[in-house]
Amino acid sequence: MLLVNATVATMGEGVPYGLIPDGAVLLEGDRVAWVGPRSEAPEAEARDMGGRLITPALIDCHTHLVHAGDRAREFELRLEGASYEQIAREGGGILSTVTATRAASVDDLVALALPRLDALLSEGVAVVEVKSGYGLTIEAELNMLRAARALEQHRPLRIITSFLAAHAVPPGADADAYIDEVCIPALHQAHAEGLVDAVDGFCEGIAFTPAQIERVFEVAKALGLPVKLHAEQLSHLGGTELVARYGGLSSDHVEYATEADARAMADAGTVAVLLPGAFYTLHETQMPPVDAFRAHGVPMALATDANPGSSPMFSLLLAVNMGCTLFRLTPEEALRGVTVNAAKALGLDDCGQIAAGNRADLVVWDVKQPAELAYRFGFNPLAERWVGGEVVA
Ligand code: DI6
Ligand code: FE
Repeated sequence: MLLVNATVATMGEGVPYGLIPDGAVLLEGDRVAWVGPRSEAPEAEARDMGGRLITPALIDCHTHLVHAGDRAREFELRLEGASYEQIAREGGGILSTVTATRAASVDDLVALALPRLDALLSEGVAVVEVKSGYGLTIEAELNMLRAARALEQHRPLRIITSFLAAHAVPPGADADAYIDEVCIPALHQAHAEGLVDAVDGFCEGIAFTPAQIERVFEVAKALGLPVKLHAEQLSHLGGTELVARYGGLSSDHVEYATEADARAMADAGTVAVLLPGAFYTLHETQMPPVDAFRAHGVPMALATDANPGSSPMFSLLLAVNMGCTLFRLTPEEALRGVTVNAAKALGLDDCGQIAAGNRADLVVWDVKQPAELAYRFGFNPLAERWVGGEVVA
């Protein structure tokens, strides 16, 4: 099948968006077999795309999609003047979601996650990263990951899991004991069940120190699992330097990252995952060091951080718009952030660009040019979603 009469934003290198104005994409089975100018296309049965824009399917590389409960009351408290950290220290915040999540079965968690997932899919997402981290017991962490994996049985998409037991210290627990007695044993067990694609943590004053996170990273390394980290979100604790030292896939949030952090990330090939939904929700004012990331060639990704507290956002197109408006990314950087660089943040090399050999995960948009995907918000111009070489919506 040859898709013709389309503008193709391959997101390849060389020209902005890897754009091919009168492009064609040849699909064979679940793969892209060829992409290029229509005039050079191989002979094949053609499908007229009506002059629309084709991009790689989008990738949401940082979500907490699996959880129970809601935090609408916390939203009200913050608007009455309480801070995110204050609420967390008083047992609300992440811990209130932990209580609700522990009480839910795997089936409950799947049922609760599906509408959130559908919101992402409706905007052309084909790969979603999902974290644990609201269980904080061995069994509850495993259940979150089982629910995340089960989502693939319900919808045509790929789920990448991150083990995030080092997300918060359970009430009454000692942080070091929690790492030794829950987090590390849970990681071994989750890995043995094939539930873990990467290991994450929350390195912050209200969560874990770099030394505590490093103990988890040592186990990840021994198991051959890649690492990533919530780092430098509310303060500068040195998590980015740590994750770069472990050759990590990504450092996420990074508002308080420094020029030295950017250099370390560039050297390690660690992606900066920017999360404007959390920045917006928490009324943050510290901007991530985008200029330093550019100067040092750190790849930047954008994600929803979809979670019940700091980023109750289930639109990746809105994250693209916010990446531009709040963080001053260019529309091209923002689109690279939800395609090729999001793939990199997940350690994937067969998606995020339209290229021969890659998965045929594509989106057809009712727009003329890629920047249109960034500048509108609250508007979804998706026409077709292709996953594995088939139209699924
Ligand atoms: N940072 C985040 O953005 C999420 N976790 C984290 O460490 C939010 C967690 C929450 O507020 O529920
Ligand atoms: Fe997060």
